[in-house]
Amino acid sequence: MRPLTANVLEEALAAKLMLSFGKTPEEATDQEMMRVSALVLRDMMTLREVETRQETRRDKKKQVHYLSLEFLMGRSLMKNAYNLGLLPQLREALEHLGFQAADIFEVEPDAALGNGGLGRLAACYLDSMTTLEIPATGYSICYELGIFKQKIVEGQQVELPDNWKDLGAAWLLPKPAEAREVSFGGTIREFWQDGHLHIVNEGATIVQAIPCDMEVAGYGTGHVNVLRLWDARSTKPVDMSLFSRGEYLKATEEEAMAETIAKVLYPEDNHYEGKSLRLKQQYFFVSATMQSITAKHLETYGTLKNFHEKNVIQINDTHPALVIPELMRILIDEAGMGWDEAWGITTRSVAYTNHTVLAEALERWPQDLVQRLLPRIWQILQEISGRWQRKVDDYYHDGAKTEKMAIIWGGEVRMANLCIAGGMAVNGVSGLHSEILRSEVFKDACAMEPWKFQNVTNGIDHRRWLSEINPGLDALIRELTGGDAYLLRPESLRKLDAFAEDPNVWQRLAEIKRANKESFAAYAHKTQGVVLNPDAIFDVQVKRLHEYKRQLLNVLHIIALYQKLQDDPGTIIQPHTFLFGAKAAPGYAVAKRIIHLINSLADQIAHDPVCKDKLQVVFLENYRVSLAEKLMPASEVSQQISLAGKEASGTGNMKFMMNGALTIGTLDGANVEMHEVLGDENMFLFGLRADEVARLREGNYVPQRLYSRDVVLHRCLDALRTGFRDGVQYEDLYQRLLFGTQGSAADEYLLLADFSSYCQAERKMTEVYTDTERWNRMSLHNIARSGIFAADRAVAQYAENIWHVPHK
Ligand code: 26Q
Repeated sequence: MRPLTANVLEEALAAKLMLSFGKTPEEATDQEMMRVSALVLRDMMTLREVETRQETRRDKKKQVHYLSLEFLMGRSLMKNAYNLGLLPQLREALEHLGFQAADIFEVEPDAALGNGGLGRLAACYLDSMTTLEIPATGYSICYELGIFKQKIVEGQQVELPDNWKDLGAAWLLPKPAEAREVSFGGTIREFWQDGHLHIVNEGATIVQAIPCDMEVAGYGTGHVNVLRLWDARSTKPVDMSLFSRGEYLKATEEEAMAETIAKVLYPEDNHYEGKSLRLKQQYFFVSATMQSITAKHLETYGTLKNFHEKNVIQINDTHPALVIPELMRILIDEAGMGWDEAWGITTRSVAYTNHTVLAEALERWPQDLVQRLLPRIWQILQEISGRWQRKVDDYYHDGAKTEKMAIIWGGEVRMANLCIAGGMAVNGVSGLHSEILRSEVFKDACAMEPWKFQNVTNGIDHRRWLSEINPGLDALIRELTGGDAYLLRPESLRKLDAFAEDPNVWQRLAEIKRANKESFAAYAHKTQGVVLNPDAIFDVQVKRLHEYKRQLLNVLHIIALYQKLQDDPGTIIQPHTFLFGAKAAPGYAVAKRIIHLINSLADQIAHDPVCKDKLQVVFLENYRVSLAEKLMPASEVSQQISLAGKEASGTGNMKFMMNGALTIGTLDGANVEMHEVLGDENMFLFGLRADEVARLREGNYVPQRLYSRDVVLHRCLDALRTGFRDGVQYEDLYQRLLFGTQGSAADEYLLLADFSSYCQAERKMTEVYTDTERWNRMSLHNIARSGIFAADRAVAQYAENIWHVPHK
C-alpha cells in the first residue's frame, strides 16, 4: 500500500469529490468537502473493519456487545483522522485543495444520539474497546432526531429539532441485507408437533429493523469496530386497496407506526417516563440486536449451546434489560432449548451497569403495557419472576424482602431487579456509587449473591478529551514526558510530577490556558455575541440541568457575590466569569425555571456598571459535545457540586481535570476518587458527606432555620422573590427552597445546608487563584494525576473482571 501522505490523501479527496458529487475542488462547498472527507476515511476503515471481523471469526474470539439506548458520539471527522494517524495529512490536503481545515471540521454536525453522561460514556468506551483491540460492537437506535437543539429566547429554553442525518449520514453504512423483523402485539398460540411444543405469535405487527453501521477506528491499531444503529421501517407496503378508496391516512398508518420508532431520542436524562413508544424503542433495538448476534453465532459455531463462552452482552443501565427475556425467547422458542439450559446461558452472558440511584430514574413498566405489546416476552418474564421469587423466599423466608426484590409486583415490571436476577454482574460507576448500591439500593440482592456486585469507576477518552482538543497542552506533555507514550499509557501522565516545582513549566501551562481562554472568548463572541474577559477566572458548570446537580446553589453564591459588590464596589479585585451550559428536559418545569433564572441574573449583572470587568455570568446556548471540546481546554474552575450520594460518577469532572481546571466540589461520585489522588490541597472540597446527608434526612431538616440565622443566605433568597431588572420574579423557586411544594419537601437537595460551606470554598478558591504560581502548580498536579480517569483503564477493568476477554 502507498504511504498515506498528504498528497495521496489530496488525490483521494479530489477523486471522491468528482465521482460522488461531480464537482471540482473549486466548485465544492465546505459541506460537500466534509462529506467527501468522511467518505474517504470511511473507505479506509471499511477495509480494516472487514479484516478485524474475519480475524475475530477465524480465531473464534469472544466478543463484547455493548447495548445502549444512547451513544453520544459527537463529531467524527477529526477524531477518526486522529485515530488513523492522518490528522496532519488531512489538514494539509484540505488546505492544499483551497479549504480551511478548521471550517471543514466545524460544519460537521454532532451525532447527538444521547442525553448526557450515560450516552457519552458509551462513545468513550467504544473508542477504548477498539484501541485495546477488543472485538466489540455497539448497538443502538438510528434516531432521526438526536437530542434537541437549545435556543435561548428571552432568557428561556426553546427546543428545536436536531436533524443531524443530512450531513451526519456520511458515516453510516446501511446494510439492508442484514435486516431483521421485530414483532409487536399479536396473540400467542402453542401447539404440539413432532413431539415438540411450538410457540408462535399470530397477528403481530412486524417492524423491520435495518442496520446502519458506523465504523470506529482505534488509535494506533488497525482494529476497527462498529456501532450498529438500527433504523425502523414498515414491512407492509402502503395498502393500495385503501389508497384507491381514498383512505390515504389509514393506508400509511402501519408504516407510520413503524417509522415513529426511530424518530426521536427521548430527551429525559435521569428520569423515567412510562411511555409506550419508549418501550417499543427498547424492544425494537434489543430484539434486532439479539437476533443479529445469535444468527452470527450460529453461522460460526452451528449451535447456541456455547453462546456464553463466545459472547458477552453489556447493558448500559436497565434500558436494554429486555435482552434477558429476548435471549430466553430465542434459545427456547427458536433453538428449542429447555428452560434451565437457556437460563444458564443467559445468566452467564449478560452484565448490567447501573448509572443512577435516583428513585425517579428507576424503570418500572406497567405490566398491562408489556403484556399487550410483547405477549411472548411477558410470559417469559412471568416465569423468570416466579422462579426468582421462590429463590428469594427460600433464602430469606421474609415477605418484606420478597416484595422488595420482586421483578413483577403491584402491576409493574421492575427492570433493575430483572437485571440483577438475569445477569452475571452488576456494577456501579464509582467507588462511592457502587458502595451505595451494595449497602442500600440492592442490599438484599447483594447479601444473597455478593459475587455479582462490582465497581468500575468511569473513565473518558483522553485522546479526544485532552490530546485532540488541547493541542497546546498535548505538545507540552509530549515535551516533558519524552514522547506520546501517554496516549496509550495514560498513567504516564504521572511523569509530569517531576516538574511540580519547575516555575518554567507553571509559566508554560499558564500561557497555554491563556491562549485557550482567548480562543474560546473569540468563539463565544462570534457565535453568541458575548464579550468574555480573558483576565477573569473562567468558572464553569456544564452538565444537564437537574436539581440534584445544584446549579441553583451556584446561582445563590453568585447572587451573594453580587450583593457584596453592591455594598462595597471595592470588594472584588479578581474578575470572575461564571459560565453555565445545560439542557433541561422539555417537561421538567423547575429545571427550565432555573435556566431562566441564570439568564435573568446574567442580564442583571451585565447591565450593572458596578460589575464591569469584575463579575460576569454567561449562559452558553446549546451545550453539546462539540461545545464541550472548545470549553474544557479554556476552563479554570470545574463546578462539581451535586448533593453527596446523588451523582453516580460524573465524567465532566474528569474532562476538566485532564485539561488543568481545579475542582470545587462535594465528595460525590468520582470526585471521591479524585480527592484520593489529589489530596485536600489540590482541590476545593465542601459540603456534607453522603453519610451526613443520610443522617440529616432522617432527622428533622428545617431550611427556614438556616434562612433566619444566616443573613447572607437570607438576602440571597429574598433576591429571588424580588426578581431582576427584566421584571421576572422567582417566588416559585424561593417557595420550593423554604417550604417545598405539593409532592416535594422543602429544599430537597439541601442547598441551604451546604450554602455557607460552599461560599467558603469559593472564597478560598478565588484567593488561591490570585497566587498564580500556586494555582499553576495545582493545575499541573491535577493533569499529572488524571491518568486513572482514562477510559482505557475502565475498559481494561471490564475486560478483566466482567467480560473475561483479552485486551492489548
Ligand atoms: C429511562 C426511561 C425512560 C426515558 C428515559 C430514561 C433515561 C434516559 C437517560 C434514564 C436515565 C438516563 C441517563 C442517565 C445518566 O446519564 N446517568 C449518568 O451516567 C453517567 C455515566 O455513568 C454518570 O457519570 C452520571 O453520574 C449519571 O448521572
